Amino acid sequence: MTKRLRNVLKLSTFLSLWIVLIRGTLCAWGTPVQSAEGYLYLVSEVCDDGFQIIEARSSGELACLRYFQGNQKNYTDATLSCSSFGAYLASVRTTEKLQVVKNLVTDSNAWIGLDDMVTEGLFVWSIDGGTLTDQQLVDNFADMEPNDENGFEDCVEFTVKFQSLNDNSCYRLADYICEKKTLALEN
Ligand SMILES: *[C@@H]1O[C@H](CO)[C@@H](O)[C@H](O)[C@H]1NC(C)=O
Ligand SMILES: [Ca+2]
Ligand SMILES: [Ca+2]
Repeated sequence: MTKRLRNVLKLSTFLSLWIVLIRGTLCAWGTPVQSAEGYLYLVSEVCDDGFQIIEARSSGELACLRYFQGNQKNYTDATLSCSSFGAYLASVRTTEKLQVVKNLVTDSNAWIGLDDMVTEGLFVWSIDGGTLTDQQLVDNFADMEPNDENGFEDCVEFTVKFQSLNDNSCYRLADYICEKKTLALEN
């Protein structure tokens, strides 16, 4: 892609995001989610493939999420399903994002994109290879989790029961949440 084309694409992405944001403000924003850090909005029908765009008002963070329910997969197959949409299993690094996930997930548990399959105890975010920080762990995991129960839990799920994150066996079948990087966040 030429630099000029890239710039045009960047500009059109930027403009369409503003149209989306302005339209969203004027029309239905969906339910604003209040969290300790401010408001976060979930707007339907903005990302393609049935993904929904979310915007964290406090940070301006944008993401496209989709909850896949009813066709349960193990962690590896869930990852493959996301990649067939050009997506990754979702990251949940902030309490705001956790709030969005709480609103999305209605049924038992769902994989997100975080695992310590390569090195036990070193949790890596699927979407960008970043590692789990102590703060992210404290904010988003259930009490006493991740616990690597029986030395066999390397993949992270959101559980409805605890309303937070837990490590579980990668072989288990579960619903899952995919996340696309928004164009605005890509280089
Ligand atoms: C996931 O399931 C597939 C079959 O659909 C299997 O080949 C693979 O080994 C499984 N992986 C894990 C981690 O459970
Ligand atoms: Ca583990
Ligand atoms: Ca666990």
